[in-house]
Amino acid sequence: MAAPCANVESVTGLLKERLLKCGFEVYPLKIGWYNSVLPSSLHLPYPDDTLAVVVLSTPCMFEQAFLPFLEKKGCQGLSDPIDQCVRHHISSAVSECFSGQKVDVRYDYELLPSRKPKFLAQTAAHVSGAAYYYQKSYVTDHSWPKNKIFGVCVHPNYGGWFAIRALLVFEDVTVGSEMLQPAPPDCVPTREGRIQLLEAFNLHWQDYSYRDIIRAAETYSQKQRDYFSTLPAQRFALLRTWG
Ligand code: GSH
Repeated sequence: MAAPCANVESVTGLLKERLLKCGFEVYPLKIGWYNSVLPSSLHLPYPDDTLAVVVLSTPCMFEQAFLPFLEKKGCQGLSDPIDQCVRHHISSAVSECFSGQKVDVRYDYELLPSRKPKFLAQTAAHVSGAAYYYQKSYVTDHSWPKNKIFGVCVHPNYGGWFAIRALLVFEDVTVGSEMLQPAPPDCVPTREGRIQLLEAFNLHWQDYSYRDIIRAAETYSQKQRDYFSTLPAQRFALLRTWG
């Protein structure tokens, strides 16, 4: 009898070997888990038992992947350096580990011609068990007048100090019922905590307080905070001050 989830472990094992040291994490999911929580207009066009993997960046991605990437490429004429760095690491891992296999790589910053995102990153993180996606409908008997309240994911180790970067769909890999869906850890279980989280994220996300809704094992370095607090157009000037 085949080992349980042999397909899954062989895929995630290769990705982890390549990506963990660069500050990324990978979480497998079935397309059916994702599609089952979304209206059909947002479904990914693959059978339910197709394997996908969501890729997150953790706090050390900045020092372990991004700064070395910049050093190698030089900043001159480089646009969207974060996106390019993420793409470089993920696409080289995919082409080296899965050459000849059909892998649909969707990045968080990519849009379809309809202007919809190529995948719903927070939904993918939630259904894979990586990070709980808190939405306003989970807070009972509370309403936020006027404002549209966006939901936000909280990672059990990093709180809000992480980002969801890509979804990889392994078009030829199917997984059976032996792959069980993990529930994401509910790190903000109380109503008051969820209100605080959603208000901090929607009303003053720039002060980063929503990211500390739980005590994180690791957070962004001061350098990384300064980088992301600076408008993208001014980031090269900031980098020059770092020498
Ligand atoms: N497109 C620009 C680039 O590639 O340099 C900007 C990228 C960017 O700042 N992305 C945000 C990010 O990485 C949105 S995902 N933020 C990290 C965070 O919010 O934790």
